[in-house]
Amino acid sequence: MIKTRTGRRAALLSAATAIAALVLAGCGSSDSGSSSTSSDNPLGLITPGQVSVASVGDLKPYTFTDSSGNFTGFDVELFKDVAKRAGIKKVEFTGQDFSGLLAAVANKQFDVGVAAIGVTAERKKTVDFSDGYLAGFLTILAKPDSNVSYDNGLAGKRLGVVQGTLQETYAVKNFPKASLVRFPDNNSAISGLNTGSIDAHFLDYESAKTYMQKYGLKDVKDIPSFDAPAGFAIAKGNDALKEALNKGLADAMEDGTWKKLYQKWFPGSPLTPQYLPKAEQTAAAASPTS
Ligand code: SNW
Repeated sequence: MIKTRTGRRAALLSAATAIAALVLAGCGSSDSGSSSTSSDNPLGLITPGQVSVASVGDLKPYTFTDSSGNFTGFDVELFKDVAKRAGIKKVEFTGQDFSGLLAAVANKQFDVGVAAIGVTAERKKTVDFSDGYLAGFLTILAKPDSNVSYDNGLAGKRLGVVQGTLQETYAVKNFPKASLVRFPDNNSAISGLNTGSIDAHFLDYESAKTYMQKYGLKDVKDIPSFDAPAGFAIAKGNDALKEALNKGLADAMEDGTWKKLYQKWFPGSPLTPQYLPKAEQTAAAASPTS
């Protein structure tokens, strides 16, 4: 089901699969001792001086690989900026399926997970998170001529979700009359929508917007997910790294870097006041129209 766009992505995916196998076999944390903090490794990184980041390659415009296989997007540029502020010289992104991402961070295969990962109490059982940096909507997309309706709970419809996402959890709870179809990533789900194997796909709002523009799809419903703002996932107990990232995030918000990146990657979307420089914060938070 996984669509590979470049040979590099294929290689990354097979590396990720191998890592997932190691984690399943229970031998993934054998070198975890190397990530404890020390004077030459104050942030407790797996490789001192370098932060290895688990991400996904098809969550445009949050995090995605460009035609050369390089990671880019809002989350990627924000994370790189924050890492630099934390004094980390090198940032290396690796793509994998979303469903294995938190386990890979928890097992210290990666220092951080960055992929518009909403912070929830459930996920906090597995990993720690930085402060939030992005709060938005979850969107149901359908073909333009479809009769999919949110009001009847998508009864009898085949609804796509990416495995392990908040969309999956939300759909299980709120759309019991829909048949859920789980996909490893958004690209494969959108192919399914375009070819008619599913009736709708449920994904992050900004990604939905890019697919709407590309394929003429219809926004059936935007569901607020402000109670689960995205944060950077960090292995439990690595407080030095968490604090350094939080400080970097706060500084990036206060000096307008967050705002600049937000407007670059999400043009026209409402700004979240609390992430703006203090002098610009207002009480009014608008919402996107569907
Ligand atoms: O909860 C939202 C948050 O408010 C913001 O809009 C960014 O996305 C979210 O964190 C939800 N993201 C999904 C999740 O955390 C899917 C992430 C993905 O597909 N990689 O499960």
